[in-house]
Amino acid sequence: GCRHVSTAKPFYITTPIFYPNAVPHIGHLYSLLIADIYYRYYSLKDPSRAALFTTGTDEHGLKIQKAAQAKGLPPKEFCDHLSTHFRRLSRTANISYTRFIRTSEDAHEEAVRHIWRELDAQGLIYKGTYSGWYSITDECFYPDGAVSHIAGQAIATETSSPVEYTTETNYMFHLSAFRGALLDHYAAHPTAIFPQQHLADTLAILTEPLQDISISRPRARLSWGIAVPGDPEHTIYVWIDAVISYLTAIGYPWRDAENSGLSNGWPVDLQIIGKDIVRFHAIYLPAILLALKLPLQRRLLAHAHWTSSQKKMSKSLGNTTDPFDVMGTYGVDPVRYYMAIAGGNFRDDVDWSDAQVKKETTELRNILGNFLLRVTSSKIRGIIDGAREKGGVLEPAQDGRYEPLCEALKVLPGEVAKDLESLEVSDALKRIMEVVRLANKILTDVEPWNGDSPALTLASFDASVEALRVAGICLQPFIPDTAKRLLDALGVNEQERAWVYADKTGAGVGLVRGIKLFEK
Ligand code: ME8
Repeated sequence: GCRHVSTAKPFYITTPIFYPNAVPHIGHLYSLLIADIYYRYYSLKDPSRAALFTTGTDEHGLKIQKAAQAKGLPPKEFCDHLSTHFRRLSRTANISYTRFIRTSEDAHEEAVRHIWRELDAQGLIYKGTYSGWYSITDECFYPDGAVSHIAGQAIATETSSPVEYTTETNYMFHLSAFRGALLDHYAAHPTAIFPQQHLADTLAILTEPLQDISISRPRARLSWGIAVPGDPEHTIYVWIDAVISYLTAIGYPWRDAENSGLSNGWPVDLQIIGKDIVRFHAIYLPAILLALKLPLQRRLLAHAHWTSSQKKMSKSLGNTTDPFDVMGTYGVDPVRYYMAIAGGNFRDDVDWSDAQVKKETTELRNILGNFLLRVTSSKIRGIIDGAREKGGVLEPAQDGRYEPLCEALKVLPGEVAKDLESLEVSDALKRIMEVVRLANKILTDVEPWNGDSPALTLASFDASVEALRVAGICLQPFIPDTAKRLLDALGVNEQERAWVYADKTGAGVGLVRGIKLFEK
């Protein structure tokens, strides 16, 4: 049939754009993975609605300038090289972004200047003397109150990054003018920031008077960046440059200005970020959007951090786990599975643990992989082929033992959808695995391989295959390759893998084959 393509606004998902000051680590894979899970989920949920998924690299600023200097490379060349590692990470991990943006692209730079001029024309930018503690690692100024002095070293209390006191003439953005509008916005949209704690923190900041922010650095200090329009002695602050990338990644300044970019995808429907950068996304970007009269992002998901010995994994600290290594060792989907299960709660930091990865991935293999093999064993096959010939049919639901599974399967797709839409990724995945576990348990209880009742063996086979089919559809966002192999093995038609089919009991399975689901 003819596929209906709706004219609805594309569903737009973003990850942060990453600093290519070093190769990516597990934390970057995590943000990409969460975004990918949602991109795949929404694409399955509503195949007629386009979905956009952008990521990229944040290439300007002092941090990159210094890192390039240390390698003796021009910053652009340095970024060209490191940016490819972030693309390669996405490729390896099966991350299906639709656009990878680099802030060194001409079109992005032009759009940043365009927005600067617009803010300036509105009188929101002024020149002032700014004093504060700058952290190159965090690329931001800290006020006195946010700095600690330990053993003669000044550090940012929150991040422990070294800071340096500077007094400069900078361009300032009149952020304080937006405090009331931002408070109103969050009062009207109490689910705009998740988990709740980050909304509470944001409201706490907005309850106090807001300081205007410095949005440029003297060129003598920062040369690697976009020059302030009309004043080449100043370079635009990297964070202003960076948050604008969410607009430029989908083609801002778009031509259909009258509908505020709607047909291009704006606003972001789901913005995935780490909890360390909430302020830039919950206050700075929304203030700029308010000034531009653009709708604000619909939902911000700020996830917790992966730690190593309870310390945030970071390129600057060098305490990182290499995502390519772990995917090489355990396989891509097992790592995706582990990260979604262990990190899909978003509230608490998670310490990376190889022992935990082993435990969870073994569990996945046992519950899912071995189940398929048990259900398709030659012994069972022989019995059911015989039963089919004799026409002995028993509906799974007619055997009391299968009732709970049939019930669980009926509600599973809806409940997984509900979990995902309320941003509870870990719960969603656990729920699917719970049902597969139940199917395993019943199979063990019924022992269909005994062949006492061929009709019951057949019913058992049908119920198990149905459990695998429904689980397979629901698992696609999380472990796409494995789910594909599973659905292929069940003979499920490619056209019948969208979310709605999980709700259609017994929808098209074909010739079922027993295969090994996991390579490793
Ligand atoms: O902050 N655990 O880039 P970035 C979980 N360029 N997630 C982590 C993580 C960890 N240990 N470490 C990093 C920047 N991340 C800016 C962003 S956006 C307009 C500009 C993830 O390379 C997390 O999502 O330091 C964090 O926000 C993101 O990587 C950015 O890392």
